[in-house]
Amino acid sequence: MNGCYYITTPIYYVNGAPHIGHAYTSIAADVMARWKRLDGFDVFFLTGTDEHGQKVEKAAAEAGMDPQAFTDKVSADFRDMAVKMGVSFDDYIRTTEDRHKVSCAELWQRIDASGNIYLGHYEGWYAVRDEAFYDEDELTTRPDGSKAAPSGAPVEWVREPSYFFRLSAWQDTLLKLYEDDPDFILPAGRRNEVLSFVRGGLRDLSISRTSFRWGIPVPGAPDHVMYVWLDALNNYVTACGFPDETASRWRYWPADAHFVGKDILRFHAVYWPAFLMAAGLPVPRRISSHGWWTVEGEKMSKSLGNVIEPRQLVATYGLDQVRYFLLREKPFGGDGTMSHQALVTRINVELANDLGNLAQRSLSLIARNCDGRLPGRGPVSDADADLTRMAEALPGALRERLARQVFHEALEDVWKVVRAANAYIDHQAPWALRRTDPVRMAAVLRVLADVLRVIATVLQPFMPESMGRMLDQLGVANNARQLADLAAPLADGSVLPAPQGVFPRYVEPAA
Ligand code: ME8
Repeated sequence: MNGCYYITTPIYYVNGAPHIGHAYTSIAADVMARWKRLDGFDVFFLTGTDEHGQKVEKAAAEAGMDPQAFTDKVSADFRDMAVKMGVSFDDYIRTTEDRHKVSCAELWQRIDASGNIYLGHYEGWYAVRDEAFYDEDELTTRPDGSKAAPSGAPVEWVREPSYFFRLSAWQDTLLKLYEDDPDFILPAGRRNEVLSFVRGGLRDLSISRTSFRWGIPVPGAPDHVMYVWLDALNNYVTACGFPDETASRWRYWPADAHFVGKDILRFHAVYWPAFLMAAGLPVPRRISSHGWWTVEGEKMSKSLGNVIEPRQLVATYGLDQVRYFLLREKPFGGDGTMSHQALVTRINVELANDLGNLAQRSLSLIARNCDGRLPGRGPVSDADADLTRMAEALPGALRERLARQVFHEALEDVWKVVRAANAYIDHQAPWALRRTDPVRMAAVLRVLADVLRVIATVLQPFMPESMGRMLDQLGVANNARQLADLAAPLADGSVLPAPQGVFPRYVEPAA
């Protein structure tokens, strides 16, 4: 084992149905979790749902349901979405669970005991949709004269007794945290935004509400429920067994990476480490924030009717195809748009043509010309050595790329090898060698099988099902598919199953 690795997704609000944005973060985190497992790490991968707060309470009321029954239903739907997206979570946390209530009460008490909480009065703007407080100067005025949050969410004036967290006292400590580890927040552009926000001065944060009930009660002050973000962020330690620091899961804390959208970076990079430091707990190692998906260039919204349901997308294009597209199409940190045309092009050109045909051509030549047995290695030509070297460099290259969450570059590294292998097969023309030089033909096909094995092995985290099938066809045993297993050559002469296409072309349905 290579040590522990703990990765999380945001816990999603259960106010509405899951959409492709939620699926994206979860799939990206899943790729990372699967990659670390492949690389021999003891991985803990957490996802789940955020079920308290005014926004969820309101959604339950609109649905005419009791909040608990409502959250049970929507949380189950998010869980189903994660399963259907191939998200290999180890635990699925819900903030209405007892373990979480216990954990939040303890976190509150520790922060309180350190002198970081005081009772006061909150008066200011609140956006229920963002579950966030805003200063007057952050707001914009809409054409109808009403005020809106920077996210566009409507705001309301709130005045109520509230407990406050002394966030202002943590400014220097936070700045030191960001300076000591420049990779604490990724990507760098967003790190700079956080830095300037914190340098601009931090106000104390209202961390309890008295105007509604759907939350975790504040210990010793039952009129107050905890601010939903304090409750929500704490899920990451609850799942590790907090407050039981002897729990076996506690070995995973601090988290190695919290994957979040750019919309919630501030909560994770500023409030969360401050809460933890105030409670005397270690802070996470990395907050990795990603950019936004639009659909055919438009913001996804219910009113535009263009919200993409991830399960439907998968039904149309295939799960591995969607997973591949999401990680290939845009840099993790940047924004991107989903379009039918871009999806079809990636599926047909990169998956079906480049990789699918390479495997199909190589494996069917082995099936036809080598009796369906894996040929042994032959004398090595320069071309063989060049291609093999490129393939063998992939695990190391991907390790570096994924350590910085540049998934699209990792996939480009793999496709360089795929393209080189296609050029190799065209140039070597093993089909023509069958009569002229069968020994060389066998050597060429073995090079291709070895290269495909590396490609399929490193791509498993991205496309688990199809790469599993490709490894089946290469005769790679189920228990020999980790990166470390690449060191042992495949057995000469092993009988390979009949080759079958892994990536069908996408064909437009008849109008
Ligand atoms: O914020 N493009 O939950 P949430 C990319 N409960 N990602 C998107 C997206 C889009 N268009 N839309 C949503 C919350 N996301 C809190 C989190 S964590 C302790 C609490 C993804 O249901 C992205 O990851 O509003 C974003 O950060 C998250 O969904 C917001 O989910």
